[in-house]
Amino acid sequence: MAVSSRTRVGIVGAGPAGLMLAQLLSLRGIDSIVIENRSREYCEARQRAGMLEAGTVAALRAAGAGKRLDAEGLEHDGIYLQFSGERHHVNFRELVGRTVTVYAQTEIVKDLIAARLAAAAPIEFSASQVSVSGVTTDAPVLSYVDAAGVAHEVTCDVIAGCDGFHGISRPLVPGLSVYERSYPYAWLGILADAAPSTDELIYSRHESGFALYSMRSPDVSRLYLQVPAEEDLQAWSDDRIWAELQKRFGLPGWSVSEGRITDKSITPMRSFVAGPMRHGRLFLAGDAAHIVPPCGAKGLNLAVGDAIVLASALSALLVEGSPALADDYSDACLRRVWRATHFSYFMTSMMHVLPGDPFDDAIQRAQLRYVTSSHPAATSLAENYSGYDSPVVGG
Ligand code: FAS
Ligand code: PHB
Repeated sequence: MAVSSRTRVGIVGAGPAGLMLAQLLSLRGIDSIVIENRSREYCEARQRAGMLEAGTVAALRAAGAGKRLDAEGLEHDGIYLQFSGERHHVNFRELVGRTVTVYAQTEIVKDLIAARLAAAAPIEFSASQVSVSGVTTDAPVLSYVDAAGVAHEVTCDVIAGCDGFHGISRPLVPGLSVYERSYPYAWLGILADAAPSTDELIYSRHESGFALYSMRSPDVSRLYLQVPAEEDLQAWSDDRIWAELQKRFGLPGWSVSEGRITDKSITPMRSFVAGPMRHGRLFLAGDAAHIVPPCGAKGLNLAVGDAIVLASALSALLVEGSPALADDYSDACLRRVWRATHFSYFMTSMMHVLPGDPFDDAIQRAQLRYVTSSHPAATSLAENYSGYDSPVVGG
C-alpha cells in the first residue's frame, strides 16, 4: 500500500533544472518535491558544465544560491580563439558589456541542494520505480519507491520533467516534433590538478583537432580534446592526452601546464530539440527537451533559463489562476533554445576538424579570421556566448 501525499509541483530530476525550479518556486511560496533516482553523492560529483552566462550568475544570486559562486567563481572578460598559429582574445566586456563566470556544475548542484535542505524542502535521492500518470487531468500523480523501499504516490497540480535526456518525462508527450543532428566526433574531457597556464578559456582549432582549455580553480584545469565519435577511452593514456594537448595549444614559448589527471570521460556530440515542452499538466525543462554540443557552453545555461521561465509560468497559473504564461511556456523556451542551438552548432562546426575535407578546412579558417578581425562579427559571438535573451528571475 503506497503512502499518499499532496504537493503543488512534482519535480522529476535533481539536476540544475529541477533544483533551480524547486528553489525559485519556494521563493514564491509554492511547495514542491524533487524525486531523483541517483544518490546525492552521485549528483554532486557528476563532472559536466563549467561556464555560466551573466544571466545565469544573476539568477543564482536571485535564487539565494550565489554566495559561494561570488566567492569562488572566476569572472572572465572573454575567451581566446586560436587557429593557424595565432591566438586572439574576444573581449565580451568591451564588445557587449557582459562577462562570463567559470563555476562548475557540480558546485551549482551542491549549492542548490544545500539551499533546499536548509529550507527542509523535500528531496528524495536514490528513488526507484519513478513514474508519472494523469498528466491530462488536473491532479497528476508522481509515484516512486524511496531509498528505504517504501512506495509513495504524490498527487500534484503540475509535474515538471527535469530528468535529462534519458529520463521518463519526454516520452509522455504525444506527437513530439524532434529535430536532431549527431556529429562525427566526441569530446574527451579531463580534470587535472594543474594550475591553468591561461587566464581565460582557449578554444583551439588545430589541424589535428579541436581542443578546449578551461579550468575549475587557480589550481585545477579542465581540458577537452576532439576525438572520433566512437573513441575508446582506454586508448588514451595520460601521457598521450598531455602530448596531444601540447600539440593542439602549443605556441612558441608557451605550453600547457600538466598535473595529475583526476577524472577522464568521453561525451558524445549531438544537437537535439523536442517540442512541445508541455503536455497538459506536464512541463519539460532542460536536457529532457533539448541537448546542445558543449562548444557553445549553453547546456547548463539553457536548463537554468527554462527553470526561470517555468517558475514564473507556474506561479501565475497556480497562485494567480492566470494560464497565459503556462500556455506560452513551450514557445517562449523554444525560441531561446533554437537561438542557443544555432550558436552551439556555429561554434562546433567552426572549431572541429573533419579530416580530408579541404573545403571545410578553408571555410572554418575563413570564419575564424572574420570573427577575430571584424567588430560586428566578434560582437555577435560575444552577444551569444555571454547570454542572448537570458530570462530574468521574477520577470
Ligand atoms: P541533468 O541531466 O543534469 O539532470 C537530470 C537529473 O534527472 C539527473 O540527476 C538524473 O539522474 C535524473 N533522472 C533521470 N531519470 C530519472 C528518473 N527516471 N527518475 C528520477 N530522476 C531521474 N553543458 C555545458 O554547458 N558544458 C559542458 O561542458 C557540458 N558537458 C557535459 C557532459 C556530459 C557527459 C553531459 C551528459 C552533459 C554535459 N553538458 C554540458 C550539458 C549539461 O551540463 C546539461 O545541460 C545539464 O546537466 C542540464 O541540466 P538538467 O536539464 O537538469 O539535466
Ligand atoms: C567547461 O569548463 O567544462 C566548459 C567550458 C566551456 C565550454 C564547454 C565546457 O564550451
